[in-house]
Amino acid sequence: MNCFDDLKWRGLIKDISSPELEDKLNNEKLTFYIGTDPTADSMHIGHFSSFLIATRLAKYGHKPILLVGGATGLIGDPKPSKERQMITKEQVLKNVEGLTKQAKNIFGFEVVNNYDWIKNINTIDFLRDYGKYINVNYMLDKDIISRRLETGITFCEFAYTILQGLDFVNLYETKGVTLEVAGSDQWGNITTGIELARKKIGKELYGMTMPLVLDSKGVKFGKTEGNALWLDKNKTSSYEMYQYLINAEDSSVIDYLKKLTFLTKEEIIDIEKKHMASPEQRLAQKKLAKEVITFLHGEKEYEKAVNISQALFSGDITKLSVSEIKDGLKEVPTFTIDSDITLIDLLVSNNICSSRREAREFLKNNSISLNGDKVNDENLNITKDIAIENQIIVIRRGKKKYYLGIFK
Ligand code: 485
Repeated sequence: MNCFDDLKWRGLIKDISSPELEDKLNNEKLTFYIGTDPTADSMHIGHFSSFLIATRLAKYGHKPILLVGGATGLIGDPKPSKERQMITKEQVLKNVEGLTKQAKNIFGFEVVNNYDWIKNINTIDFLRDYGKYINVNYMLDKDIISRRLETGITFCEFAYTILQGLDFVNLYETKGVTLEVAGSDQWGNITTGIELARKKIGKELYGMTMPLVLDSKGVKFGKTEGNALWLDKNKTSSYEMYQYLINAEDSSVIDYLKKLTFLTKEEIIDIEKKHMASPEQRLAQKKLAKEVITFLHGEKEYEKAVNISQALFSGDITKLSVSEIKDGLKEVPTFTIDSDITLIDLLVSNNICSSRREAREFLKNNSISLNGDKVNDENLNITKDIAIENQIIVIRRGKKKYYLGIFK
């Protein structure tokens, strides 16, 4: 399959600036860029789904440049709803550092920072060399800007699109970049760059956007009750990432395989067939988790995530370390243990069981396990000596309910 058909088959093309781009992507070697602003010190999985296009195009021989917006991050790309809160320069610097490292480590491509060229443009030059080429009426026509006219937009954010536009022209002049790619919300900014290049230097540049990756309810991929899934494994562990991906809905998972992995069309069709035959095996989800986590964090982290998941699922947690257990049980009810206590008192005082009677019932039915072993003796003394690495105990009630006790 050629490059364009591959992208199209994966559902990765929303808008292209000119029909010529198809031929260029298939028959030429382009240098292209994709940018992100340092609004946080880590990218999240939404960025990943867009940035993957860099690796994808690179596989077809195109050359990627990743841009971190040290300058644009100080201004703020207008959101459709309301003005952004400005972030401090110190925070932006810190975020630039985090993102640059991450972009280099995960993707291994050249990373540039637009602060390096924008910092040298003074106000008069900005207005004469760039502002003069962009008509305000043209800017007001842009979707995001026109949507903000009702609620208001400051000049600061209004001018943002010119900065992104001048990045494109600058990267063309210094690095031969002729294509900018991004998510579909960036169309207005990409076309400003194309407009600027036409007017200022008489050159035709190209743009391409991809649709946002959505789940079957139309929710942005990677959004879980307001929490982003971060690519930094210290912010979102491989296990948490694994849990998110393994729980992808059947109706979305094939789309995710197309958009978030490098599996070929043939491989994906084959997985889809097998998956449809027995969806309960979650073959497609497992494949998705494996591909994504291995790409982001490496094979070891993927194996660790599977290991934690399997251990918690089967209840045999004896092979896990304290940090793996804490990672896997982040969301479960957690209590501290101040001093030695009998099992029955522990169960009742921490609401694992609602009464002593209920606790006895559970113990009798073999429904309580402590650190992976079934327990029956209500008078068992819970001390640091029986804690895992002398630090924590794990109680499981029934098949699924976990509780984590941490010794003081
Ligand atoms: O020259 C550029 C300067 C800044 C940017 C791009 C080129 C960043 C861009 N304005 C932006 O805000 N991007 C978003 C971000 O950084 O969070 C997201 C887009 C998304 C996708 C992703 O970046 O909303 O569609 O492109 C990589």
